Amino acid sequence: MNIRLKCHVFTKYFCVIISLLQGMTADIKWDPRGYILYCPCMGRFGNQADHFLGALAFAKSLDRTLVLPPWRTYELAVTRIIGPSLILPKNIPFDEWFQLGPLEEYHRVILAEDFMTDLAPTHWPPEQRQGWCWMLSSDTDRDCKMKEGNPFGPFWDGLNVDFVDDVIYNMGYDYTKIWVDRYPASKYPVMSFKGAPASFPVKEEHVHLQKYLQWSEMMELEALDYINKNFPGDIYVGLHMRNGQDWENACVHAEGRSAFMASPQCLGYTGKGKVTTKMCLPPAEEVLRLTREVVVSSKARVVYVATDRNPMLQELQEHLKDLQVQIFHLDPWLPQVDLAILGMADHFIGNCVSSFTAFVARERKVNKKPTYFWGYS
Ligand code: GFB
Repeated sequence: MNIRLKCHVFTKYFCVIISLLQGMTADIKWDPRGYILYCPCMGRFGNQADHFLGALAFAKSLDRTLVLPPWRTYELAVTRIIGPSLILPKNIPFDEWFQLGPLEEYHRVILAEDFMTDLAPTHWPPEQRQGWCWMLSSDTDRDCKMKEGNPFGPFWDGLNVDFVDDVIYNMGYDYTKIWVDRYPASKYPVMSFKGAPASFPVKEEHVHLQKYLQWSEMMELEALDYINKNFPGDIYVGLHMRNGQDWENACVHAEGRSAFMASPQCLGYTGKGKVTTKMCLPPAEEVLRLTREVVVSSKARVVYVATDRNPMLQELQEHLKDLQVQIFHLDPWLPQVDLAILGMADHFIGNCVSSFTAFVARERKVNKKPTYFWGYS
């Protein structure tokens, strides 16, 4: 049940007060069909979002409520709800970035913070908290080590959860009937997983669930505010250039593989085609070539560049100067603002191997907007 109001930035203080009052009076009831909770402990946002869709499908298949975990961030996050200089803990409540309403159309969900405050003290008391982890039956050290290391420890600490025991399993998340028979909610009311009960990248059959993951009003306004101030109404091409040092290092291993990280998003899930270095870390000529091609064919007036390192602004300016397009790059306070702006673009060129691109590409797919990939399209 979503007990929080969606806060418009202009009414934010009033809204926070109302939310708190609502929280005090909200009547959240325990669901005997059980709950699933997990730590989004693999990778950064794009990886976590891929996993989220699989976890959502898993919760639905087991008919358990999904406890929406806070997002785990690795950068300093400042909030504009409370004030621009406050550094938040690195667990970001799910509904700060996404709406609950659309998710509830698909399946039952509850915010982890509400679950811990309103249900856990009575129905999942500290002495009953088991950690769930996957392990080979040949593994000898049969301890989930639920809180060992970062982000595991800080994530659960952020929710005030310690574990007294483990449940170890070694089957995949497709075996719904076995899960239901072996772990009935009457005996195991809460499954709290060490990692997402889902595969990476997201399975093909779960890509469509992206339509239930809709930006919070705050995030949407943030993106629209930038667009309206800078290029209102103009056709624009969004670019995602993943070219930071970690990416350069990763792309060394890309060439010739049938799948590499998020590559099924462009190569498909059946292994046709191979990943190339050009797709993973496109050279400047490829970036300029494909950008120009899409700008010309779409008659775009604006190019918006999102990147984790080098936006290539001068090169783009030079290469597109005869087309008189304007080039914008925000380098936003939150990477999610880039994602929202890219999602809204008329055309989008992204990196096939990156799950950051994959988030945008899925959103655009469900909204029937075109996406192209460096070194592939
Ligand atoms: O999202 P993500 O899992 O995508 O991680 P990949 C990349 C992170 O880099 C994002 C930042 O969550 C952002 O914090 N980032 C990347 C960007 N591109 C942009 C951008 O255009 N704008 C902004 N503002 N930020 C995987 C990682 O990244 O790469 C793995 O999840 C690993 O942990 C692997 O590091 C090499 O799939 O691209």
